Amino acid sequence: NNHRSAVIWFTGLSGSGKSTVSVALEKQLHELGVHTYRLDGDNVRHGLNKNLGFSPEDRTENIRRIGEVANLMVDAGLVTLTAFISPYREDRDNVRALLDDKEFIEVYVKCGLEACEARDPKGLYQKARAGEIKGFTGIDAPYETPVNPEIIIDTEQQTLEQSTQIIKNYLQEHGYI
Ligand code: GGZ
Repeated sequence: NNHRSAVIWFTGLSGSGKSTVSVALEKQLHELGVHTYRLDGDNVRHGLNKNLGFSPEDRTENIRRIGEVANLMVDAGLVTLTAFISPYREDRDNVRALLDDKEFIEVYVKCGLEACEARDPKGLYQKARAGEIKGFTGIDAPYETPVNPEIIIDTEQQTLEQSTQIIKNYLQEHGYI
């Protein structure tokens, strides 16, 4: 069970599949004996970051803190999975710089706005279209597509199984598992 620690940083639109893929991947890593920790909105935005909203400044601070926590977890030897929209390239690059390139695996969870909007699992896109939520990513707030992510998964084209396999292949090829 000796493995290199790393941050697997999922980024993508709301509804793209970040949480779903990270949960499935974590389960498979557990089965391989890898020690992991997963950070997502449920355990971060309700706790550590509960004083933050969705303004550009708050999103930047959200991502900065998550990067710092992920850094600590990597120090503790964990393969850390994060699932946040992280819409700004600069914020993601700052985390990359903090962590050192080698340990930062950016996974772009690619899924078109149309498909995310059609999924709309929480009805948030509908609310955003109706003007009930302002500054919703993809509607009236930006999402900056990764330029050079380590991994791209396409949740419109791939099954969950295929997406997690692509990430596991990468981890294997780079000696993480
Ligand atoms: C985007 C929002 C917003 C706005 C609430 N814009 O589908 P979800 O519900 O579960 O995922 C979204 C989540 C995004 O939080 P993050 O911490 O990942 O965002 S960021 O990285 O940009 O800081 C969505 C919900 O919170 N949500 N309002 N205005 N998503």
